[in-house]
Amino acid sequence: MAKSYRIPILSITVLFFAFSSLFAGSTEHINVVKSANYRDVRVELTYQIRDNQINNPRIKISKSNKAILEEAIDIDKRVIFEDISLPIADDIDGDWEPEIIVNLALNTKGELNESIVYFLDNTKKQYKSINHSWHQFLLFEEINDVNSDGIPEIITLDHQFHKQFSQESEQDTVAPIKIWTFKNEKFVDNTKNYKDYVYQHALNLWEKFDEERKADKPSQKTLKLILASYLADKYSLEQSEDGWKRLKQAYQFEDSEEYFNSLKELLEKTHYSQ
Ligand SMILES: [Ca+2]
Ligand SMILES: [Ca+2]
Repeated sequence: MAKSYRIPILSITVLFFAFSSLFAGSTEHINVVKSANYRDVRVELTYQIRDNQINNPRIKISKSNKAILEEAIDIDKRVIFEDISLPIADDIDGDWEPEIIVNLALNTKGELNESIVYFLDNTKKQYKSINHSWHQFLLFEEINDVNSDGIPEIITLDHQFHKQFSQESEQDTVAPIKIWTFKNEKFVDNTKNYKDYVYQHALNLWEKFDEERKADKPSQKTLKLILASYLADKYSLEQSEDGWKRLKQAYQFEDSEEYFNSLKELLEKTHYSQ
C-alpha cells in the first residue's frame, strides 16, 4: 500500500576536526565526529585519522537521549583516508523506524563498496546490524527516494561494464544503474520496478553518447562503454530489442562485430539477458 509522502527529519553534521600531534615530530592525528539525526534517534560515528588511515571507528546510536548501541566498527584496516561515509539515518524499509547506514571503502581505490546497516530487531528495543558487500555495484548516488513514495531506495552503478570497456577513471560513473530496496534485513535488486528513473538514466547516457560522438576526437573506448551501459539499462527497461537496434545503428566501426559479440557475452554474464 502506498504511503503518503513524508519528509524525513534528517540532518547530518560533521561536528569537528581536531588536530593534535601525539608525539613530538610525529604524524598528525585527527579526531573526527560525524552525526545524523532522524526524529528522536541520533547517530554518532567517531574515528581517528593517522598516516591517511582511518583508525578505531565507533558508532553510537541513541534514542530519546538514551544510548541503545555503542560499538566498534570492524574495518579490517583496509579503509583508506576519507572513505567512510557520513552515517545515514533514514527509514529505508517503510516501518517508520530509521535504519542507520555506514558506507565503507574496502579497497585502495576508495570506492564505497560495503554498507553496514543497523536496524531495530523484532523487540524494537535493540539495534542489530548486517554487512552488505556491493561487489561490482558501487555506491555513487547512495540513497534517494526515486519514486517519491517517502521510502528511499539505494542507487548503485554496475562497474563491470567500465572494467570491460574503458578502465579510464574519468569515465567511472558511466555505468548501468541498479536500484535496491531493503526488505527483511536484505538488499534486493528492484531495478525493474523503477522504470521512470531507469528511463531517465538511459536517456542521459544516450545524450552523453551523442556528445562524445560529436567531439573533435571521440574516444572509441568511451563510445563502447556508454553504449554498453545504455543497452544494459534498456534490458532493465525490458526494451532490449529496441536497445540493440539503436546500438547497431549508432556503432558502425570496423570492430563492430567483435564489440557486439563481447557485449552480448557480458550481458549474459551479468544476468541482464537471461
Ligand atoms: Ca525502517
Ligand atoms: Ca521510494
